[in-house]
Amino acid sequence: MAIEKLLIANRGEIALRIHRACHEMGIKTVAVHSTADADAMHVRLADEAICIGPPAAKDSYLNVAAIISAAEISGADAIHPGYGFLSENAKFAEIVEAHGIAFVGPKPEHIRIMGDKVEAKRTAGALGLPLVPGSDGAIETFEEAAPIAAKIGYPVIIKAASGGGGRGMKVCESEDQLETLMQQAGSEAKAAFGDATVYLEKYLGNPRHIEFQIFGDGNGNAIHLGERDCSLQRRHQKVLEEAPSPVITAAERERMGGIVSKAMADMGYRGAGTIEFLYEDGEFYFIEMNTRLQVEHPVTEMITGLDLVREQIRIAEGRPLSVEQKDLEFHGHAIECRINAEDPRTFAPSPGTVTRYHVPGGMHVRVDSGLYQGYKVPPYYDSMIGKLIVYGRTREGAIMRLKRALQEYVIEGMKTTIPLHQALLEDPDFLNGDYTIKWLEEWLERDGQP
Ligand code: MV4
Repeated sequence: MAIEKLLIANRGEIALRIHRACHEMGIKTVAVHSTADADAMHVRLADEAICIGPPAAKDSYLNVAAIISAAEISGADAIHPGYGFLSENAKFAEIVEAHGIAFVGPKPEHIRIMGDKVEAKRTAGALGLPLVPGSDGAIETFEEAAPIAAKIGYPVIIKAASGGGGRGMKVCESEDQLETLMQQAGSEAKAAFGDATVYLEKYLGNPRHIEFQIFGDGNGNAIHLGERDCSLQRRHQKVLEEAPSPVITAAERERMGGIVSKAMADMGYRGAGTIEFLYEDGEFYFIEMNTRLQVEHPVTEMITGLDLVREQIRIAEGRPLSVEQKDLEFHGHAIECRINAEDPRTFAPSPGTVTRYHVPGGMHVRVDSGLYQGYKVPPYYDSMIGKLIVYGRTREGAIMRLKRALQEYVIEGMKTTIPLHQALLEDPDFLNGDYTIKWLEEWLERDGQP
């Protein structure tokens, strides 16, 4: 089925990114937007635009009825959900398909499985992915938990089945804290997600966050596009990502890539997916799978030369993957800086109007952003206003180019995290690739004050 018109159920830089892939493929686009986004770049560029509600996301970008109506009215034959919002909502994917509209994403059942972290782990284990030692499934009571925790050894981490993104986690150092922390984790999970289910894992003290990009065609074929290192995070928000990871060898990539692509092929997975691992002492441990395109996908595009959104759309059309694993090569090094409208010291949001604007350019420099001079950043949404992605033949080359590009970047009218990235790029640990998931927060407290 050839897609002729695609509705973009998202906003900001990712809406623009999807629009661009569509236009390169000869596909017409429909933007849907809140009243706060009427002047957004992707709305201006789209072939059609439909206002779907007031600023609050629950009334617009999360409003399923309004989005389906917009698709019906405009005659869109596909919907791309981007990331966030409805992208990992299995019910939404199901409704889209029930309307005879192609969902540019995984099969609803796979979104549902991976949304439940206990189910995700069980599935990953059955597919042969290495797991963090822990309870095999949900834990109800202290009596049930205590012997399991004793067996895996303290410290253990209590996680919410419906959590993810780090919400509802508790590290437990010994058995005397276990009952209290389980209750806390359970009631926090209940309050946040309406589900008190928790499970236990061995707590890894100082891992890296390494994730593999995969694609499946939904018919038992799958490929991997290598890994990204996303260890540089603050409060579970990624700040800078790179591909490949500075610590993963070609042999390890090939071995783990083989395992993840076999797993996804066996599952019959369709579309883009990311398999997240913690990596410590040379071992990978599956933690979660994301069933969407991710913010940091451009670093993978740069080292593979593949357009991931184009690939997603081809798969939604029922076409095969455009490359086989044997034709895929990894070249060079790519780094992405997330640019947020935030105070680079306090991280307080800093929305405002862009009064002066200059984007960096030149060889191997990419800026994904909907900003333009005069644009007013609305205060209602995520503070990420753009991404700067650079490529180099080596990591050192990429870092030099990134420093140059950050120097050229001018955004006036609001505070941004550009100075934070500039300070980060001077740090010896970063330059050596010597960092774990704990490093950035410690650095920010220590000497990371831009
Ligand atoms: C862990 C962990 C240590 N041990 N699991 C946080 C988000 C969620 N995706 C999983 N997370 C973690 N799970 C075990 N068994 C530490 C984290 C974690 C983390 C993981 C990835 C990136 C940043 C992080 C920051 C704090 C904690």
